[in-house]
Amino acid sequence: MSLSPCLVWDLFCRVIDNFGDVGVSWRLARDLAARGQRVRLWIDDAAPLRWMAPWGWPPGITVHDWPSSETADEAGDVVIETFGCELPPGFVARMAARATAPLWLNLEYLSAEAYVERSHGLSSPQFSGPGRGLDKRFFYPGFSPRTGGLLREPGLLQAQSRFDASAWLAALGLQRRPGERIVSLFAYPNPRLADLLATLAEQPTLLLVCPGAVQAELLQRELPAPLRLHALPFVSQDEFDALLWAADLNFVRGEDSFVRAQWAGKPFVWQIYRQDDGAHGPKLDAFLDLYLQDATAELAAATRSCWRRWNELETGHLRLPAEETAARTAATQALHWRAQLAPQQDLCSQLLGLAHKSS
Ligand code: TRH
Repeated sequence: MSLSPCLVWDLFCRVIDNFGDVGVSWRLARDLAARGQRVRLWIDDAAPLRWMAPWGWPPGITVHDWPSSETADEAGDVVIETFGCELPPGFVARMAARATAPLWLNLEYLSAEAYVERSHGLSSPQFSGPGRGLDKRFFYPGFSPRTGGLLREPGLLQAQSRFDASAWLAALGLQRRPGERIVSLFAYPNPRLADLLATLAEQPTLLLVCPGAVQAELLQRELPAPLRLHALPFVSQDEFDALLWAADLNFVRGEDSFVRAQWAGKPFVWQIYRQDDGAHGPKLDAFLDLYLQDATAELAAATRSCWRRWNELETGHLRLPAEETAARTAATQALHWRAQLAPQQDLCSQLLGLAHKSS
């Protein structure tokens, strides 16, 4: 892999809730550092990094407490404000004080909605305040070439092709039983959980459950015999990928695990982050429209109703592609979607391109 000239990147992350803010920021920091960049990650709650990155920071990355950014050295060549987290005014003043203005980007949430292509790359000149004279640009990740793309580390798909699922399961003391399917579950608390269990129990299933309220609830329940449960601890981001690669069907949520499930190329069900104003409904549908654009009418209808039911956007029994032909069609569709995404330039490469153009 050829490395780009080394720039200094200031990456700001404010944790709202859950792990998506840290997850995306950490993944981006690692990807940039692996490509020879120097990254300072400013974060207000680094606690999840203890399990996301149990071996510490790789070379090229330093992690800093958010408030101390007021006393930082000169601002870096590129400053990334994740998810509109509002930079500390003192730091913005340092950005303005640089001889060459830094590239200032606001990394937005991922969506398949039409506004993303329209808004990607728009700039917001600063006419007042400590950043007067600077220009902030909006960077939207997305699923088409007219967006900022998705995080995908070089060699990710090759690494997956070398992955040995049986060995990975054996390290957990597990083995797939004859005829058993493996399902991973990373979910927000969901009133549809009982319905999911009933559906899963229609077939021998090994359910690998991530930590959290859902896991706690499952551990208290008596599960029907064809369903066996394995409760996972929090694991590193690489191990989390391995989990998605080992399973036949992945339940994911939020933003980063949703993207990783797509790179895993396995059928998946997305539980979207719920918004009080209902904005998550159209956001989910926009992704389904894109994901299912080449699918058969039957698969499209089944996937749509399963996802919408899991997200409480419609009522009715949750159905999964259990029968062999349906399961195979869903698996083919997941690979087809990944093959469509893979030729697009990944998010980190796009950022590097922008940074070097402006430096
Ligand atoms: O935790 P999330 O629900 O995060 C959400 C979303 O980002 C949402 O859009 C945002 O608005 C909200 O937070 C504030 O789900 P997400 O995005 O999948 O992030 C989880 C991260 O945790 C991801 O990087 C994968 C990682 N992870 C591990 O590394 N190991 C683990 O064991 C688990 C369970 C997760």
